[in-house]
Amino acid sequence: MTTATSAIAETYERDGFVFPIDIVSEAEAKEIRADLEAGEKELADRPDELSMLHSYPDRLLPSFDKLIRNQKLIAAASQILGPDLMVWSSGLFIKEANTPSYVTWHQDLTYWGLDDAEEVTAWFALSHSNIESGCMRFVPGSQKKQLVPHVDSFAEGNLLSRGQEVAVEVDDADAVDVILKPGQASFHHGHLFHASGPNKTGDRRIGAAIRYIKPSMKQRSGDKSVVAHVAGEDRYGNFTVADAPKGRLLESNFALCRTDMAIKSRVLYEGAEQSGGKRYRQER
Ligand SMILES: O=C(O)CCC(=O)C(=O)O
Repeated sequence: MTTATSAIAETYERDGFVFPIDIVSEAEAKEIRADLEAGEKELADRPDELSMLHSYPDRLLPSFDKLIRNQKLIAAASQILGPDLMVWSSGLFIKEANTPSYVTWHQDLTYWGLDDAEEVTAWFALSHSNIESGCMRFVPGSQKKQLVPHVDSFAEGNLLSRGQEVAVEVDDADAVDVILKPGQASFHHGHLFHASGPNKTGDRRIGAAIRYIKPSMKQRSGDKSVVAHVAGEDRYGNFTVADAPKGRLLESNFALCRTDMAIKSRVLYEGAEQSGGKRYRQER
């Protein structure tokens, strides 16, 4: 059963998450995935640009720009954050078929350098996300703990930027499996404890983590990271608002990604004792 829009705010307030929410049909999700995978093929010989495609699908593919502006996603995000919405990032979490990649227990807002918690992630499934394929797991109510200390591992198989993990005990038995079909989404709070296990299936597990924020948020560093303005008004000017891409994989859009990567790599790895993280690393 999917969640009615009217129940979203209440469930989210209590648990720190809500799912499943139907966004597009499975057939439409398949088309978006096909467009992504065509892009991956086109960039197969350009590793830096391929990595940018995985971090910035909405800046490089009109199909993903359309997705982050989808009215069902906007309606659900607006129930949580109100009418004015920007997208701070929409990076992909990809677990290849039969691979050990995982995500440790963490809270999203730990390392993003944002000054507030007016953020919600819509995790949009581009393939089946279930226990076998390594779906996310959420701890209900853990968003009420605020941010707890994290330790970095930079572990090889960890998909997080610093391989970070909460430095407190998490009882696995408290967690809920976030099972989604292609075309459905879950929404989670930036302080929610969440993790995910390996993909033991023969298909890729692909999700786009669309980070909706209120325009009143800002980077504590004063940097104006590059966002998409997808609903309502921006009365603050705290971010650089990018236009929707006018075509697929355009050089002008790669240039915008590079501008944003310079900011995010500085912010996300601030204070880290080690280099070699997974996301927003500068080009080789
Ligand atoms: O895709 C996953 O397994 C983890 C995603 C995640 O940590 C997030 O979207 O915040």
